[in-house]
Amino acid sequence: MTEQTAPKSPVTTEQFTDEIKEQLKYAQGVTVEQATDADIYVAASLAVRRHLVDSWATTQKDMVNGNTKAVGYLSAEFLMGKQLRNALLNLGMLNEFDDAVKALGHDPQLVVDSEYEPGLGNGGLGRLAACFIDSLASLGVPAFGYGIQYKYGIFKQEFDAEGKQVERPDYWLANEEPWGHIDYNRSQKVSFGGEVVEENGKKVWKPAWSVRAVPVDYMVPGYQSGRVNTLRLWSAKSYDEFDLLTFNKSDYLNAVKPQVEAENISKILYPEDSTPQGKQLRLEQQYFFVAASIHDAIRVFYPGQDKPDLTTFPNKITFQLNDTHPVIGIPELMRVLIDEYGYDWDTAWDITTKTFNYTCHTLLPEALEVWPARLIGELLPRHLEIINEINDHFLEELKGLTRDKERINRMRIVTEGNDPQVRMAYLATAGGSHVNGVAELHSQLLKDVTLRDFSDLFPKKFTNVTNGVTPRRFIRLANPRLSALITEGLGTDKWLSDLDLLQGLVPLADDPEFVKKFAEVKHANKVAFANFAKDRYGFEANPDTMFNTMVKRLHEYKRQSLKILALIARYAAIKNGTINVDDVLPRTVFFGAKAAPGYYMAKLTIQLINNVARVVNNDPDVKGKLAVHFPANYNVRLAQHLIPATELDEQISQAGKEASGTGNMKFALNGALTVGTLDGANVEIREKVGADNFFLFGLTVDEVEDLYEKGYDPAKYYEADPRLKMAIDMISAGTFSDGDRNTYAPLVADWLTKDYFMTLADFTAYADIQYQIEDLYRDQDAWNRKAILNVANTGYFSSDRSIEDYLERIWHTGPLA
Ligand code: GPV
Repeated sequence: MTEQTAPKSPVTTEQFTDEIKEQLKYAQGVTVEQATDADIYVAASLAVRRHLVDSWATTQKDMVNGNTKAVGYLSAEFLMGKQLRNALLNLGMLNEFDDAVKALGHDPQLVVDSEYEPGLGNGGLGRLAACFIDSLASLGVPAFGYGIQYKYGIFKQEFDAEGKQVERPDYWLANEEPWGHIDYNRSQKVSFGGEVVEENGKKVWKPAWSVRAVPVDYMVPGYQSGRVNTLRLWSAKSYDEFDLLTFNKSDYLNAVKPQVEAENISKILYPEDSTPQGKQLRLEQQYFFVAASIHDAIRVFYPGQDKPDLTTFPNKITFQLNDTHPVIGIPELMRVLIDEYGYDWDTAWDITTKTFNYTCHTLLPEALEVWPARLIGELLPRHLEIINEINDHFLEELKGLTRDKERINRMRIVTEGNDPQVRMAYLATAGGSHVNGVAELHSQLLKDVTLRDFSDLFPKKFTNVTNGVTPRRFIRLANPRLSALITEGLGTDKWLSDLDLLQGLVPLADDPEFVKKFAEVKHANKVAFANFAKDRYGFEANPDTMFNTMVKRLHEYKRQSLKILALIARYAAIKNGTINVDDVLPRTVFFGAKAAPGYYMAKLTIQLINNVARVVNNDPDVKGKLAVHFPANYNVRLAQHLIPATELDEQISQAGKEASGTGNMKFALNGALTVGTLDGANVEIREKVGADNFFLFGLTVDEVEDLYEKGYDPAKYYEADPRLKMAIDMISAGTFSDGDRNTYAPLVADWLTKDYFMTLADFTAYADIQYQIEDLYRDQDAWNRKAILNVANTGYFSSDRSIEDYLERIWHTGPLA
């Protein structure tokens, strides 16, 4: 008997069918006969939304009236993925939806496919935010996600005839979007520019221009919690304030210019991942959403109060700063408290530091945001004054803690010199209660290296919260076959809200019957992916080969180049007979990756991968043995299809560079084995699944450091391993560029002379471990046993557990009663 704890549908199929019909008629004005899949999608979504509104209203009411502190997750990115099926799952309506849609003569899959994925994030950081608000709601913790409703999300990636990445605008709001609710009546005014003057001994900011921040609310339904939180994404609208002076001179176009420019603020998501651009518009975006959110929180928690007692603010809400992007919120709250509500500096600082906490998501120094003080001063003159004052107070405080003048100088929030810079990570560390990294190793390195001076003087501020992923989207929705098998194996579906229960599968790894069923699930997922790929991308993938996947943003530190070099070496070995064709384990390699549009080396790597795929897939010598596919536009939807079909996943960044990774968690939970370095959360995944069930290779953090110190010479490695030499020589010779020797010359030159991320140093270990991988794969029972142990032992990586850690270590709050 299987225990079903999943929520029971609030409606029967018949009722839901009627509700869809009603929406078709009254909201869309089409008849059932006229309705397209897209119409059904909108109608069903609107109908589903109606089942959430009561819980949404009570959650908000309980949040404001109750004594539970809320969480405000401030994030420039929320990479939500499609909404409809997630809402259906959490309401227990998946079956009723399928049946109702069929009753209306439509294919549920096509209806679901009509939803356009909101891509309001770049990669891991944005997806983490989406997983976190799902878990907050599922745990019943009152929370707001606060961000920006970009009109254009992450660009749509295409490849041209030469295999180069082409970016197309992602106009995701081109069709009706039923989930976001625009609330014009709760808008906030956000101002910029101008000057600061003294009036009656008080600083008064006289801004030059303002925009109207209009909230677009998305319901965030919890799984089984009966709670529905809010994701409030701000959209910039202009105030209808004409420049009359200009207008009178009948210069209409110039008169509307400020309005047009105001709306630019929320127009586009910056497509750089981990590489801040330092553009004025970006700072405008950051201030825009953070200022609106802070005012919104005051409005929500002190309704109708002119003179609220904001010393209680930190008991009402705790703001988590998702990386440095929202850190301008610290001087903004100071400004609000001092200038708008009349608090003194010390009181304001006490409130502010109690309210904010900061999560760092990187170790790369170039990824930490630094803003020129000049730019902040032009855009936010009062904030610059406050930042300078924070800096002064902070330096004073440091003098009480250490006599080390150099250290104090290193810790300046605002640097000295004639072009001073504001270090946002330092401002966040000084201006909040806690700083956390996103995996054990990362948090350790944050303390020991990146923020060393701070952790020495403020050791109690620092903590770790290892990332996690939501099992609802990434197991239940993405992998229904495995979900059914897990539920069967455990005799309950409670694991969806208590992922540690997966441990109960450990003994089943030794049950031949269960192993067989697991193998069938994986194979069925591979067949399903092959069909999806054929249909969507037009390529054939053979499900009887090993499915090996590397999906993530294209970045040099993540080392897609290591994968592609090993792949070329393998290709060459088969072709020139170094390996006997019959000994080759057939493998299909999938890549998915977007590169920042201005990131030259990353884009060249994309071009190389595409052209290796072209050459390999068209070479009869390796047919059936090796195939490479690079479906364009990797996104949440593609992840949901590809991850469950993957058997071997690649997490091969240079040790010490990937803060955590979250794809690694999704793959392990879906029964893929990982080949990876001792980096980010790989370390913890390997601890949990056991060293025998993880393919570890490569230099460690310490070895990397030693090698930098000793002087790293990549050419040495090129000479030492003939496989590596062969691969690089083939690229140089034009094998993947129709004979042109120049195409990839910049990549080759970098590898041979710089290779900052030590791809060449790790090549031999990486190429060697492939034999181990393939030997194991030949013993399918042994492989699947290890894959099951990956599923069984990675329940820790649920984002529910991450949120519980935040609650305990940082936020000090909990679920609503
Ligand atoms: I900083 N990350 C990201 O996606 N974008 C960024 O701008 C920055 C970090 C990622 C890290 O690279 C991953 O290691 C990590 O798993 C993820 O953030 C979530 O913490």
